[in-house]
Amino acid sequence: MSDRIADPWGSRTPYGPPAVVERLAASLPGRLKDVLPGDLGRRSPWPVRVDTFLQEGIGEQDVDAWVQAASIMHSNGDAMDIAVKDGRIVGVRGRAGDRVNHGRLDPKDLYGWQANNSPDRLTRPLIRGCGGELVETDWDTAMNLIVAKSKELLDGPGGWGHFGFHTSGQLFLEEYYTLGVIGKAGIGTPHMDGNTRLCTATAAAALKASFGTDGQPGSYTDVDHCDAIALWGHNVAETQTVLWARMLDRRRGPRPPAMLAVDPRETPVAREADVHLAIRSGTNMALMNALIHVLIDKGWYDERYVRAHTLGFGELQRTVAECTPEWAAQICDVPVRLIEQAAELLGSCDRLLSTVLQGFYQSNQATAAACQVNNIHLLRGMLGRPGAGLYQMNGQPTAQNTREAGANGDLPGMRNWDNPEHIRRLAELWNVDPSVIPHWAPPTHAMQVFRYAEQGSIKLLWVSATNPAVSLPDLARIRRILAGDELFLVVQDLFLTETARFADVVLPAATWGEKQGTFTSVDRTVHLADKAVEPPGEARPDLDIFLDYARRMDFRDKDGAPLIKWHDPESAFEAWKACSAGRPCDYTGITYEKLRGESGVQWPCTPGAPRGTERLYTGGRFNTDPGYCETYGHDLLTGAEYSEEQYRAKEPGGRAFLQAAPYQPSPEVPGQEYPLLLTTGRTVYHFHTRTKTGRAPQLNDAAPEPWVELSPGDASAMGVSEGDTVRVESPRGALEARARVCGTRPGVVFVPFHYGYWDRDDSGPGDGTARAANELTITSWDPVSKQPLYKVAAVRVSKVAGADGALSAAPTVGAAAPHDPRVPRTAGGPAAEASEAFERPGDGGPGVQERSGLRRDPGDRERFTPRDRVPRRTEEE
Ligand SMILES: Nc1nc2c(c(=O)[nH]1)N[C@H]1C(S)=C(S)[C@@H](COP(=O)(O)OP(=O)(O)OC[C@H]3O[C@@H](n4cnc5c(=O)[nH]c(N)nc54)[C@H](O)[C@@H]3O)O[C@H]1N2
Ligand SMILES: Nc1nc2c(c(=O)[nH]1)N[C@H]1C(S)=C(S)[C@@H](COP(=O)(O)OP(=O)(O)OC[C@H]3O[C@@H](n4cnc5c(=O)[nH]c(N)nc54)[C@H](O)[C@@H]3O)O[C@H]1N2
Ligand SMILES: [Mo]
Repeated sequence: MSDRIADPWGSRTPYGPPAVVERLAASLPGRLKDVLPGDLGRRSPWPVRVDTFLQEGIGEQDVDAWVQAASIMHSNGDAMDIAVKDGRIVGVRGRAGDRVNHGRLDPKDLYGWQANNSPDRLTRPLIRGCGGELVETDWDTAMNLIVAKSKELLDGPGGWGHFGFHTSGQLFLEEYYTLGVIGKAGIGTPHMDGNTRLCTATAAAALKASFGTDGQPGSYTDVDHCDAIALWGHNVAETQTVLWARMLDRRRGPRPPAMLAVDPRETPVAREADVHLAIRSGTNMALMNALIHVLIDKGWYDERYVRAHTLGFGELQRTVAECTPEWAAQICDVPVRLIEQAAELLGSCDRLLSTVLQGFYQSNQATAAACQVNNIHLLRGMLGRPGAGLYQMNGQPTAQNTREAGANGDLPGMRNWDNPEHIRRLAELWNVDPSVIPHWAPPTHAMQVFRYAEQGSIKLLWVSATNPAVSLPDLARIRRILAGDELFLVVQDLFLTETARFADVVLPAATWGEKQGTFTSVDRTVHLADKAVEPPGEARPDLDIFLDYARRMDFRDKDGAPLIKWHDPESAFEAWKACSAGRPCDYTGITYEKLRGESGVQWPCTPGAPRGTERLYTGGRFNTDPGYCETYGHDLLTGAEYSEEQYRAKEPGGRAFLQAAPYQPSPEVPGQEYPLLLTTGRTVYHFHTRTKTGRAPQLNDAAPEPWVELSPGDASAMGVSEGDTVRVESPRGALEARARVCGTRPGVVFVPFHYGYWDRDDSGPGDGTARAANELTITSWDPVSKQPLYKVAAVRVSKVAGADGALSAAPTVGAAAPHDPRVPRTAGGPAAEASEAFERPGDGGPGVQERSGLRRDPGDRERFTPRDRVPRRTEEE
């Protein structure tokens, strides 16, 4: 048994790259050979470890049914089976045969399903009563109200312009596609986006800018083959724990990959890395330009690959010409030597794996900086072969699908809104006139949707599966918008969230485990989640709600037939397949039946490639042809759109773009009044606004309240010690929480954004103290991806009250690990005991791998050793 609160990653199962495993196998005695995977050529050598957690008192033998699904609380796509007993979910178990996780599960997946069974789920629709209170009603009344309002707006002056949709990265592919068609061909509004704008808009923007279309080039098996891993603003240990377990297993095996971390905080990733660049938040671009400067200067790039497969080398070279490590060291405030070591690590490896996430996407110059990671891979020819992988990460479980299916400011099938041929094809598919489909300007991004609601031009805002009253920046402003008298707000959720409390109509939704649909992981693996149990009360699957709306609105095609021609998840999936045909995300070879096989399947999957496609761009040919690409591109500094003519003039011819831009400081930097840099993010125990993880006792107890991370130097300068209550103020708002003195870089303050302002017991913010990180953040976004800048704001911190002997309840696991040794270790105890089963349990579990000699081989030369780690600056210095 293992307490997966105390140890979120579980036991190590060390392994090496396939060739080494083979060599090792040859030298091992008979029995030990058995613990090594058989089909080394095809199968990943990563050992299986099946994680299971069942409700107390229930054993595997008691379970009535195991129903196939995949994780819904991060983007890794970990496959699992849901345990059902007496019509209720009672636990989960990882799927051993799945290519993504080989049986492992994240703590949020192990314990988070308990939220499904929470007694405070919404079970009936709610509408605003005469007294201004939300009152229960039936579905007919609620839907008729929405339909009446919709028809009034659609038939009146301004029509479609009054509709706004703010959706999610947590619904299923079938639901997005349906919503997308309703918005684009039913209502004809461009104002549809979602929380994916806050999340992975930059991933999409950077992939399009460099390679022509969205679509992750890499495969998780790159972890098996790589000889270096670079984590760019990605605390993967806490946010994709199973991917981190795979990386750690490589690090503990023979020929471990070198590791580089770029993060202002001492995350578990930073602690593990050989080189940690704890740069000042907001300065990624300075660092990236310096790294590329060194790569070019030293000749550490693949000239042949660059010449044959890329465009823009000259401009990139000129842009970084003056960007020496010395120059960047000043801006980023890290030692020159470390930047040089990082460049050497990147320049000397043979198979580099990079992952990029919010430390880039939500920080200053997001798209430009994310493109520089693409540039490193292009310069070094590190794409399209085993180990040379690149993940412009997703965050949410189904973020990839909302982008593919066009519910978020993209057109379905990764089509280009500015390409009339692409619009014509969609019109043909949906049998509507092309002029109905909004394509006269780019789709409206989420921050602009809220701006229109603020200005009053959007009058109906439909929020599904997201909680903007906690997750959008500058919450005081967002609350004003949501509370606006002129705004008709529809909220579709599982719970009465902070956002739902502002709604005119609340629709109770069914969720994962209670409905069926597909979704796609970061490495393009498509999984099917089947329905395991009935939803509570009258709650309905989101797909049914959208289909019902379309029916009641009576949306029609050109010939007078119903616009939406499908009626359930599988028929929606089939309709989507037709839309995806011939595009990068081609699903035509996938069926629900195939997804019920042992493992998920990677797109593109066609009748010609029925097993799916492991890596994109294997031949160095990219999706940049003008007739195929998803965008004609932008100027990275201003976001100005290029025209088709300008794009064609570049004659991309299937080559990738090396995108270049100079460094510019963040829009808000510390000054006299607000001398510190605020950054925000996550802990391993909570998912976003905690609607699910806050209802799972093991997870909630591990991190029950917000905290403020301070560096030891900053804390002592303010007279603050561990557990004291501090006030954090920005020009927009304030919050109070206990201080955690830990390994954040000097000058940087970190606050987790998970905690909303409403307590679960319905009593409101209780003592009136704000605790949401977004009270502080700024309304500002990247010019290209339009993703908000959650990672940089100027704040001041002051002590409010002493700890009185009470310590902060912040976790001791992860980046928040305290410097004060008195803080009790975060643990889950008996209530959190999960089991781990290994491939050959009879052989004795993890110890087998340890004993088999699959340890770090002392004979393997390691280029980067822990001595190169960044020297920590503490008050002693
Ligand atoms: N446990 C857990 N896992 C999750 C989620 C969750 O809520 N909880 N959410 C999922 C989702 S939707 C997402 S998007 C992902 C997010 O996953 P991550 O991106 O890994 O998470 P964050 O904590 O938002 O940010 C990562 C790191 O960025 C660093 N950072 C801040 N500013 C800068 C900067 O200017 N430069 C650099 N280089 N780094 C900076 C922070 O210190 C932080 O450690 O996680 C997914 N997985
Ligand atoms: N300061 C700061 N702010 C941030 C971030 C940050 O790092 N710092 N990160 C940003 C990022 S990356 C993200 S992804 C967002 C996340 O922000 P949100 O999307 O607002 O957060 P969630 O709590 O995931 O909200 C999802 C909602 O959907 C509901 N839900 C879950 N499943 C279903 C379903 O099947 N159907 C329906 N109808 N509802 C469902 C849940 O109950 C919940 O209320 O936050 C962003 N905000
Ligand atoms: Mo996200």
